[in-house]
Amino acid sequence: MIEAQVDTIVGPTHYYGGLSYGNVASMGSRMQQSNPQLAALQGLNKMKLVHDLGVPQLILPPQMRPDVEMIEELGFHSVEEAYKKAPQLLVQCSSQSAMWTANAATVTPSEDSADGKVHFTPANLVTNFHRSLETARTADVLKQVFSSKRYFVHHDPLPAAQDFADEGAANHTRLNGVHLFVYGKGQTKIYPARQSLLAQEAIKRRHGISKVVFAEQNPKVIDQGVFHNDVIAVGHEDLFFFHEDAYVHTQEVLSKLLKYAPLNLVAVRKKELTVEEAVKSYIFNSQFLTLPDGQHVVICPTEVEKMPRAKAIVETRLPVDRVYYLALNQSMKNGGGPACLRLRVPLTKAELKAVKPSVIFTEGLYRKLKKIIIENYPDSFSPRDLTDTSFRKNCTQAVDKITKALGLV
Ligand code: SUG
Repeated sequence: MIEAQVDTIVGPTHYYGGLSYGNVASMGSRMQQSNPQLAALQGLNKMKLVHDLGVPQLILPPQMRPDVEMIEELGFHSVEEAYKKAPQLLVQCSSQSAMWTANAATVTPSEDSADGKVHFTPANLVTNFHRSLETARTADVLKQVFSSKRYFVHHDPLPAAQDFADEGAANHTRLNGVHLFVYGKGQTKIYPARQSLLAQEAIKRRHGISKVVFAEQNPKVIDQGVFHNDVIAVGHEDLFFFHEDAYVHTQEVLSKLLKYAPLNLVAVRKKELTVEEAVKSYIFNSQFLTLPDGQHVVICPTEVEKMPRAKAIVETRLPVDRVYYLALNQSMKNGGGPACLRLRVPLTKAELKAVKPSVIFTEGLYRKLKKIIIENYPDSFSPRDLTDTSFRKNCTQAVDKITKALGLV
């Protein structure tokens, strides 16, 4: 199997709305001016690096924002009225949070599913209103990209109720063929747990996965800003790189995993790196890749490079041949690192051939998308801009152009 990386182009209304309670970067950046053009170029640059390394990179388009249909559903007659009467709702309806593709869906490769097909469950993202707006379009785009019924099965998102709260692959790791699902319970004192066990049990049943371990996230780390498991642990093939405080019963989780398959465990002790430092550096949100020649590399955010204790862990403890540090600060300021920006889809060669060819990264597509972003994206954004009809028109046209360039509708 080859692990395709799926990233979404950041949209032209990328902003710091302070919308995610419990995500300390999002809360801390609230109302700062953003640079959507730079955000989109930083994301595209990561995709180029992945492609240049020889790994298949797929590209999804931004979602159309503001979500005018939702604004009307909420009883406003216009965007201007929403801005005047409920600016926070308008900011939520304009969020480009679909850029964090790790939250798009949970994916099960054909090797691990009962019917031998690749299964997708789009995440319902019910915990945050702005994120719940992504689900329908994400489901639609995934169906267009992975359209072959011979190879791909698309489930509906789980019921849109907190009982089934689901944040997709950010809380799911495939370790040497074993599926680790991490959920939170309502026992946090400050911040909400976003992922429910009920959702993950349903995904296990509907995808027909057999080797599964469920692990409860430590409520104390959720209260320190670990809003998804991918902020405190990451797996790749047989490597499991995690912080010792990540789970309620870490030893039990490890022994359950090891019963299924051998693993290379890299545990980070709190005396080496505190949870606070992990959240600040996003070291566990690094993106691991296996290259066609079998080499292993990791893409870390530059925030790791700037923190000597985090950098030392990356450079001395990880079984990788090379480390790349990438500037992704536009996304990082909202709590999105390299691993948040990508959804992993392990595919066989035949399945990869069945992917919609027009979304696969090529040099030509890269140049085309870069040109659209440079010519059409604003280099600063604040919500007041949404009251300008020509600004909104430019945003709509930019998203349209990208969607068309990717051969999607
Ligand atoms: O859901 N931030 C996202 C970040 C998601 C990161 N993804 C993973 N860890 N996989 C979130 O909290 C902030 C938007 C704002 O404040 O404007 C936001 O939605």
